[in-house]
Amino acid sequence: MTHAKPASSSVVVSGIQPSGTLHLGNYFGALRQHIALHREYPSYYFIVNYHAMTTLQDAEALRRYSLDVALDYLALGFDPTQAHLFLQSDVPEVTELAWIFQTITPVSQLEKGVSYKDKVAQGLPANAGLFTYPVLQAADILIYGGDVVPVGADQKQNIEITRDLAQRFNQTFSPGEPVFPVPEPLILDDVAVVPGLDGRKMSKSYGNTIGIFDDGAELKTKVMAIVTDSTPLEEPKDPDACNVFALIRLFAPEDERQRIAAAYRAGGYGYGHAKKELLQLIVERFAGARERRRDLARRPDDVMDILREGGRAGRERAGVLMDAVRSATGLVTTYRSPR
Ligand code: AQP
Repeated sequence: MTHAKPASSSVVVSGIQPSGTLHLGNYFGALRQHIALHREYPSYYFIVNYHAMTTLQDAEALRRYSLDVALDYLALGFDPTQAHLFLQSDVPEVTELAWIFQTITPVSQLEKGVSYKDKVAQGLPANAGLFTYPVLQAADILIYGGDVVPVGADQKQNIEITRDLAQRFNQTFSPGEPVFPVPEPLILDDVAVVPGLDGRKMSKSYGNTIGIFDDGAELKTKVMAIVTDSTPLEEPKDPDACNVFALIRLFAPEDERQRIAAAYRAGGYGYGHAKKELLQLIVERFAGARERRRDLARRPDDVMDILREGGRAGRERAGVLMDAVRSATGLVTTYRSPR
């Protein structure tokens, strides 16, 4: 990891958008860390359905993907007795905090947003929600007093905005008595950005993903569609320049990885061979989780109960922070009983 192990009292927070089916980029960039860390630290993991609305405006799909993300977490080993998993919309106070943060966010900072610019360049509508996405993300992290945020490398800039907002809020409204900690990103060194089928960042909105739980013919078709160059089978190839190998290295243990890299360099090993090995690695990695997911999918009420309980814990924590925020900013409300 890029940072020393967080102190055991650190509050760990992170979110994932239910804007589509979760994919290998989400898994290696974020989910894998979330599962590995959730037993060790007080943690809040949320399914950011408000964020997803910036690119997905289909009620049925948003509902379905939201439950799917919960299923994915639980199937991959998230234990809801050890950490909180919930829906962002169960803590609507995040939108209130996002509004407050917007009043101290320079437009010029958002205009530099790489993710916003990328999405607009790809043809997604440039709505105000997409533009202010990092502000809502900051609210999500800071409302639980997050100290550490395990994310993929593509999120560095957004976490920097979160850090700026925490500092600016503290300086503006509560000098000497900070309301918010300034969180640190936790980014795995060995992952960087997971490439999609076309070599761009694997992303739900680019339609270039391999789903964590894709299987059968669909999985095979996708793996076979990964873009490679046209070097003939018999010639040596550079594994480090190949999209297939970029995925193999995430799945394969060190000795396997070296064997396959050596086969690339030696020649006589084609991209078709590499794709078959990758397919096998994906199937094996998620076999157990796939089984658990099938079982959980038959019990949606149990999953909703887990989310409800997580949401209750999230709201409770957020309420304490919001009281401090309202008090520091002078936002008077007449309907809340004082704590
Ligand atoms: N390709 C990737 N490589 C490494 N990490 C990735 N993550 C996403 N794609 C990759 C990490 O997954 C976490 C949750 O991401 P998200 O769904 O909330 O937002 P995103 O990064 O915008 O993911 P997508 O797939 O690109 O979604 P859309 O297209 O809807 O915006 C984050 O920690 C992210 O780093």
